[in-house]
Amino acid sequence: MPTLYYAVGACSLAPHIALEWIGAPYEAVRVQFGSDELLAVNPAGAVPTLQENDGWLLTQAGAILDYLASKHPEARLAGGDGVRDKAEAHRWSAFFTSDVHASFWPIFMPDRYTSDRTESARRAVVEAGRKLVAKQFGLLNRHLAGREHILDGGRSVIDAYSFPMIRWAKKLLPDGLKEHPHVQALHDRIAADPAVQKVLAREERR
Ligand SMILES: N[C@@H](CCC(=O)N[C@@H](CS)C(=O)NCC(=O)O)C(=O)O
Repeated sequence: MPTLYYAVGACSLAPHIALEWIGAPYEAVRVQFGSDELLAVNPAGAVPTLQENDGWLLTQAGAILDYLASKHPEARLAGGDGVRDKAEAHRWSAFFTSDVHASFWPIFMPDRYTSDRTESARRAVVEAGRKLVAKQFGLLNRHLAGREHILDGGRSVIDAYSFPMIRWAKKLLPDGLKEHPHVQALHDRIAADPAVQKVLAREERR
């Protein structure tokens, strides 16, 4: 049975949801960023980290989601088998890793983005991050018009990937998702899923 190392509210929520959708046994282990327990399996001290029974370790959310979808074709979470389906899945996975996730870093960790330790410099970095996040969610919103899922092949690991980031945007953008109604609708569909509620309850348990 695979073990997922996750942190509360982090991007590891995505593979956590995917594992629950798949329905095969797995273990979910809550860790703190940079803790010894996490560093022992992932030298980056980051989540998500997935470990298989034989000790094989996989990091990077996009790779973990792709692996889980391929390992469990019966769960039909890959978004389709065609060459273009796969390319679209890759495209959107890269979008979330490189464009969306990365745009949150200046908001979460502004000190990493400026050597100026003044409050005004910190605020300027956070504001720049917010603009980037809003831009990415504008793109996602446009894509979602008339769609129930991000991939045209139906519910997929990419929907799971979007969910933690949509939750962050809801909290961190000044107007939440008001300007991104299609993203809000996707959020609401995913949040209403009992499997997702089960995962959220587990992650939020003290
Ligand atoms: N590129 C990595 C990023 C992983 C990552 O940075 N995860 C965050 C949580 S969302 C984390 O563990 N941060 C801790 C840190 O950077 O110290 C991925 O996509 O998995």
